[in-house]
Amino acid sequence: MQEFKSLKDIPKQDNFTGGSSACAGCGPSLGLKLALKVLGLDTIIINSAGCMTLLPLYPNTPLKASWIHNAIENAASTAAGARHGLDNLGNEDMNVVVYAGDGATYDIGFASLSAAAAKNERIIYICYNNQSYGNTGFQWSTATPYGSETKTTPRGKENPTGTNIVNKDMLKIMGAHRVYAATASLAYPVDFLNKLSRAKERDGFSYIELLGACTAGWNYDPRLTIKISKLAVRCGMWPLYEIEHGMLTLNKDFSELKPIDEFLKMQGRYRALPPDGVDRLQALINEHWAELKEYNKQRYV
Ligand SMILES: Cc1ncc(C[n+]2csc(CCOP(=O)(O)OP(=O)(O)O)c2C)c(N)n1
Ligand code: SF4
Repeated sequence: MQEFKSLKDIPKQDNFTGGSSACAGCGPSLGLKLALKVLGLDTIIINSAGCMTLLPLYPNTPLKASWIHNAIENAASTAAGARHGLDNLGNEDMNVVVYAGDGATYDIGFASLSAAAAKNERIIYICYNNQSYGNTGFQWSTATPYGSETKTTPRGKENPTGTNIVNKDMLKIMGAHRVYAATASLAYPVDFLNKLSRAKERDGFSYIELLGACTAGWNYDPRLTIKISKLAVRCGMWPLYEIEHGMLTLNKDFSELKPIDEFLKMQGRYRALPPDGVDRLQALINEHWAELKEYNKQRYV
C-alpha cells in the first residue's frame, strides 16, 4: 500500500486540470482533484447527477481519467456492473470509483449503495458531502445538519431553526454493512489520501465520506474552504474516524473540541440561528464526540 507521511509525499501529477464549471473554492472539486492523485489514470469514475456532473461537458473536460455520467438512483449498481465487466476482461487493476453527492448517497441512491455494500462489491464509493442538493439550488437532504438554513428549510418565525431534523448517521449505517467506512477532510489531505490508498488495496467495498465545503450553498468567501474544513474537524462537526469489521478508530483525537461559534459565524447558512438552536447543535456534537471517544478502538457497530 502506498503510504503518505506528509504533504511532500502527495503526487505532483494533476489529473484534474483548470477550466471546470464549478464555483471558485468548490470543496467537492478539490476533493476529486486530490483523489485522482492517488487513484491515478487507471480509474473509472461513476458520477451520479449533481454539481460534479457539469465538470466534463462534451467536448471539454478538465479530467484525465474516464468518467461515466449516471442517474442519481444507481451509481453503486453501475459501478458494481463495471467492476464485474472489467474483472471478466482480466482488467482487475482498474479502480472503479463512485463520486456522488449526499443527496444521491443518503437519499435517492441509497438502495443501490446499500445493495453494493452488502454484497461487498470491490468498488470505492466516495460521497462528497456538501450537506444539501447543491446542483439544484441547495435543498435539504438527510445529510443537512441541524440548524442549517436551506432553500426547502428556510428560517422564519414559524421555524427559526431552519433544518430541525438531525442528519442521518451515515458512517454508522455503512459501518453496519461490515465494509470499510471512513470520514475525510480537505484540510487533512494526507489522512484522506491514505484512506483512499487503503481502499484501493482492499478486496471489497470501501466507503469514504468527504466533507465537501460548498461556497455557494454554505454562503462563505471561497478563500475560506480549507479554513472552514479544518474548523469543522476541530469543533467536532466533522470528526475524522474509520470503521472496519465494526471496529472504530478515531483518526484525529483532541483533548478538547473548539466551540462551534466561529465555524457557524463564517457561514451564511447559520446566520440568525437563535441561541437555543446553537446550544442544541453544540449538544448534538458533544454527544456524538463522546460516543466516538467511548468506542474508540472498540466494537462500534
Ligand atoms: C431521480 C432524480 N431526481 C431529481 C433529479 C434532479 N437533480 C439533478 S442534480 C440534483 C442534486 C443532487 O444532489 P447531490 O447528490 O447532493 O449532489 P450535489 O448537487 O450536491 O453535487 C438533483 C435533485 C434527478 N436528476 N434525478
Ligand atoms: S454549488 Fe457548491 S458543490 Fe456545487 S459547484 Fe458550487 S461550491 Fe461546488
